[in-house]
Amino acid sequence: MKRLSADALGISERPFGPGAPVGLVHLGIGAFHRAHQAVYTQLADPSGEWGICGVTLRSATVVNQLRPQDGLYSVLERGPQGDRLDVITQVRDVIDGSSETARLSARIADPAVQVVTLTITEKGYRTGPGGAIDRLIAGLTARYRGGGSPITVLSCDNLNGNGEVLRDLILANSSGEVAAWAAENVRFPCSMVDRIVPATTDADRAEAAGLLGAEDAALVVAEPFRQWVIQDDFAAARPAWEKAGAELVADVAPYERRKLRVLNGSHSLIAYLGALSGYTTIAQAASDDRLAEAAWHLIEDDVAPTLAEDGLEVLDYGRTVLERFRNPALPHRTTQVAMDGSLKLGPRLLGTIRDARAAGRLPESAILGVAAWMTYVQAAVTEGELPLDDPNADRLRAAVTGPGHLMDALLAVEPVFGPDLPEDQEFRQCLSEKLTEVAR
Ligand code: CS2
Repeated sequence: MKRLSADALGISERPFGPGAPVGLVHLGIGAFHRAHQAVYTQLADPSGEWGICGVTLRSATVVNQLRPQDGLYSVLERGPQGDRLDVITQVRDVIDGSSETARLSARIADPAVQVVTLTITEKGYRTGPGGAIDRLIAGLTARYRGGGSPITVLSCDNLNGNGEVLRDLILANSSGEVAAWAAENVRFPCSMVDRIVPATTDADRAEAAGLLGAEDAALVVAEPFRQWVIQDDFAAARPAWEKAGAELVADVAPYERRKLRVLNGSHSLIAYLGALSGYTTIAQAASDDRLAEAAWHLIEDDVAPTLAEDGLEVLDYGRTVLERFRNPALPHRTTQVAMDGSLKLGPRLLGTIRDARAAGRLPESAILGVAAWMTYVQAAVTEGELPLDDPNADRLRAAVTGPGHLMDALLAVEPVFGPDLPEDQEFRQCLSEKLTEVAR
């Protein structure tokens, strides 16, 4: 069967590659971006004015998948009611960020580029040679030197205040003159992104090939649901994403908090308990009554009270989330959601725990989530059947295999639990009981 390409689709007049018109640069063109912001951009931009230049940072795989396909790929949407396939034509250039650094900086410096979006995951938000932040600073520096036209840098990662975190990192690590320019000319809106996008499998690629009549090495799979709430704070023009259903609001924080604590919090809880119970997929785990009940308690008893002042509806939102997890057509692996737990725990569960403790409550289900993570880490280190995929894996392994008690050793990992939680005796007592419960 032929490979997906502009020729294969009969659209060979569409420019692709270094000379193609581009208005957006995206750092981290993994599956999530391709199934989320790229889809919104295509729907918002029928004339193709906002071509995307997609950048890979850690591995060139996606560049090698997309380049032979002229940037074309498809999204296989899998819902309980059936599947649909759409070809996305919005990607007009791809850059391997680790080898084509000059070309990346030139793209970010190009005045035609008005927005840089990012999906670099939790672990991308730190500086270091070759990382996303350093590449972005290099690009912004080139833009400043080349005339300094205003630009928006839009984080699309699952972090509280993602835009503010990014702004602080960029301003603190740029040279003085670039930081001064950026403080005036670069905007860093916050955004809340949502769509479940499991890793693509060979079975997905075979199904898509049947529907498409061509092989698509860059296929992504997603649930039908998608949501994007963006802080309306742009330095220059942007695609009319609202035409594709995005919500532009003054304050994203309540949406972010609800999504992180309800959806991602219960996702992580179900992933750890599910993986420990032997479930391969989130859909299987979320269909187990005991796990579904634990997730519901987390949402209703622990999370909802912490969100009361935000004024957004929580329980119906939570019901819909658990329904989405049960989508049997989506083989989302428990171990995929379980990865990078040391960075995910904070925004997903510990915020709920801290707020509840400050209000004098004991959030047992959120604490169960922490116990499930600890037990998962222990099982991954000592039994070796579950993967420990985490940037702090060495620290975690040392904590599990060291002489101390498991709970104390893991609670002492300060970047995860801070100085406050290990001091909270009631929290510790409850966590210890939950560890016994999970072990059972
Ligand atoms: C998941 C998220 O992998 C994970 O940790 O919780 O990727 C989740 O699927 C998305 O945030 C949904 O929008």
